[in-house]
Amino acid sequence: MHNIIDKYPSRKSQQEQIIPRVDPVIFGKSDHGDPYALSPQQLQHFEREGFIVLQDLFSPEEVEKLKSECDRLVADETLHENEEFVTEEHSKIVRSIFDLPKFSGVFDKLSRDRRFLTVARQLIGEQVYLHQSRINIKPALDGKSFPWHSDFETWHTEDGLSSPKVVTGWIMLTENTPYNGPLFVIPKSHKKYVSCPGTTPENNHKQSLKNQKLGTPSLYALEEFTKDGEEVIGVYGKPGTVVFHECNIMHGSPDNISPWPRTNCFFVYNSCDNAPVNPPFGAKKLRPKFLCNTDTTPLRPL
Ligand code: 6CS
Ligand code: FE
Repeated sequence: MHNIIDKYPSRKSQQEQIIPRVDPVIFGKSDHGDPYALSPQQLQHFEREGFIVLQDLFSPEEVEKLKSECDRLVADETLHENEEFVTEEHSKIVRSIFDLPKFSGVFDKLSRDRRFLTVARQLIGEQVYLHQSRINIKPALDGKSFPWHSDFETWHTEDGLSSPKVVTGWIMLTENTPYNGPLFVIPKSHKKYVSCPGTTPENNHKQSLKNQKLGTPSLYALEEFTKDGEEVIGVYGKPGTVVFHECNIMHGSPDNISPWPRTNCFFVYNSCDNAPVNPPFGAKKLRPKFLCNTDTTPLRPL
């Protein structure tokens, strides 16, 4: 048992509460001196809005290679037995693939690509490791939604990350449009934390990865987040667009009923000094390693 204080209590009562963020948003150095570093204006945007969209970082040829690597993993049904392959709640359609470096050298390399790591280190600090990696797949017509949530709420309660010193960088492997189930975010919502009601049951991830029920905000909370003129924003871009979103930003995505697929690949970079503590803050034990990596060896850029 540790005695690290819980700055972001959640799933500890039957009541929802909106509490302030007590940590900074940016932890790294601003003048990184690397060609892929964010400018001071871009850093300011990320700090204020909680996300940033970066276009044209990857060439069409590079994205094509990543997309075929993803298609290979989905097509290989022998892989689907692995716990890292999560199917939809009511079908055998692959929804998510986790721990990408385990299955693919291509995605392992991508996780250490300077275009991701430089920005992750600027935002989080020099020493980061991969807390989680995943591809979310929403096929045409059949892609299913993700309810509103803050990633950090889950990573704090179930994975024992004490502080929001963790960031997600992701790349669009297909175009993301208003119609094919794109990510929705509420700008600025990362500065408040929704302490959620309920108690985490054992093996909650088996439910939450298909259709998250715990750690989701009420209508009241969403209204609070949007009452001062803030709107829900769709994050759109062509294949190869990279997005960094802050770990506590409120986000979700709708079903894809369009005739176009939507596939995105995510890397979660955590500070090496924010490693999982056990037990975590809102569950009996840590989730399995494919969701909550405990190998905190710092990543080296390629
Ligand atoms: O479980 C996770 O780590 C991530 N997946 C979901 C569905 N919600 C929280 C977090 O984004
Ligand atoms: Fe999320």
